[in-house]
Amino acid sequence: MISKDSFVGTYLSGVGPKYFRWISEILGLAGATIVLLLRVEAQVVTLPAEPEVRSRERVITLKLSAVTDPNGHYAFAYNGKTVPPVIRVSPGQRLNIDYLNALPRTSRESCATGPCMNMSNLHFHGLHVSPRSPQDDVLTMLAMPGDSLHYLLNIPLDQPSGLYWYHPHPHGESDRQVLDGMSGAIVVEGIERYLPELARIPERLLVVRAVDIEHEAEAVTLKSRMAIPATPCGASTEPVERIFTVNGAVRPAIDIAPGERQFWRILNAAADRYIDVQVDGQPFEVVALDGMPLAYHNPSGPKRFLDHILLPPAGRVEAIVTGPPQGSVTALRTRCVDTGPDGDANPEMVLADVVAGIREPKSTSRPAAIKGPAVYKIARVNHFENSIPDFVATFTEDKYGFYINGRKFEVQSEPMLRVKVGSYQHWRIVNATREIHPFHIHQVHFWSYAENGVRRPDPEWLDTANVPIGGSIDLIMDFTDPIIRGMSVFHCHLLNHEDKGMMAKILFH
Ligand SMILES: [Cu+2]
Repeated sequence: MISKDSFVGTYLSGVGPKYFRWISEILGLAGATIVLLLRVEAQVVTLPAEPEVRSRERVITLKLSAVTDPNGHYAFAYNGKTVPPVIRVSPGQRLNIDYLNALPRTSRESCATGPCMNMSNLHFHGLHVSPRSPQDDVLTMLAMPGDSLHYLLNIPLDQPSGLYWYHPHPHGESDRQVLDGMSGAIVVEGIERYLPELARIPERLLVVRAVDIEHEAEAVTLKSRMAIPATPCGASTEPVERIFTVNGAVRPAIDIAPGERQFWRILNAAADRYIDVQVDGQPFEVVALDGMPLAYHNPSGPKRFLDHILLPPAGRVEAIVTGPPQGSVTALRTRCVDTGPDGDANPEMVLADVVAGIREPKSTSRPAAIKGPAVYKIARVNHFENSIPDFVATFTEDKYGFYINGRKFEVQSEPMLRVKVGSYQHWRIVNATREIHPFHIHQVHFWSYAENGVRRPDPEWLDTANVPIGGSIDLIMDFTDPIIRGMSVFHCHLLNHEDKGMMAKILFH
């Protein structure tokens, strides 16, 4: 049995695990898993909270900068610190962000296709806003070092209440910036309108990031700390090059009393790794996926019970978690994700210990009260399911790059397709490679209802979905919202693949 006093975590400011001093010891065995615990000179670290930006005013204003931290890694700077803020907005509010690119003009960092040029911008993942400047435009809004961008987003009144996020999206350079930690959560308030009990239970925001430990001297120690099994995971033969952090901390402790109910909002902000999250022995009462409450399209089904949930890079789950029984040893972990023979190592590891009795009141938050009734969209899309696809996107790759329908994305590319706004479309995404890829499209959610040609028992509305190796997924795209007019993109959300060409333009007209 492991006492709560043994649990330690370490806050990771930016990245830089080389700055930790560990004294490690193996304490014992729990079930089939070797549990490695490390005593660190630092204090026990409970789950840190990232700073919040919120306002009762009609416009929320913040200044954000792209900087290099003292370790030379890219980071978002906000309010004098390199910890990205959580932006909490209400439907109907406006979000005004002054984004300064304060990165150096020359870089020693390497990006997907050569030395980084250090251009940057912001994408607002999952928000149903315009793809045109000054909103969610990743194509013409680009800041070179020294330049600023001014975003002014109108959060629609019918934006589903849930968890979204922002991150840089400069083609060719997005992987490096997100991998270094440039990502932050956006909460669209009002989810308690879909499930009133959420107003009465504490909320925790868990931003999971993957940290590159490939060149870290302490890589072996860090991998041990994450309790990565010695046996390989899946068909990948690659070495393990990433560990996950939660709100910037390596394996923090999350406090939850036996039987206590908490609302956990989990974001996979990793640039290029999947998580398959589970809390040992406790099912998730899932309330929302990819920011969309389950009740948004199905008022009579606001919850779904799942033992574990696969979250591709950029995926989110919001779920009620119940504290495990007194004395149990429990963790929030990611299971092994088999990424395929050409994929990256994505092994099981512990994300956070789940324990009772470590109080950290600052790491829970309260939602803002939203006036007005919940918005629903009862979309009847089932009759599109047996249609011939309106569009097929096939993912391929070779040693020269990554492609959609044989084409590598170029900044000057013509749109791959033009779509009339106001319609639903049946899309099929085909994966003709030997690794999994997450499909994502900007400004739009889709009904993901079939995998490898077989109807799923649990179709769901998502904005990012995994495409199995040598297989396909079938989606009903919701292009009905007139706000999406303009030039947009869809792409693989392994950002390294996006940077190397697995992206295409789509014109909504
Ligand atoms: Cu990919």
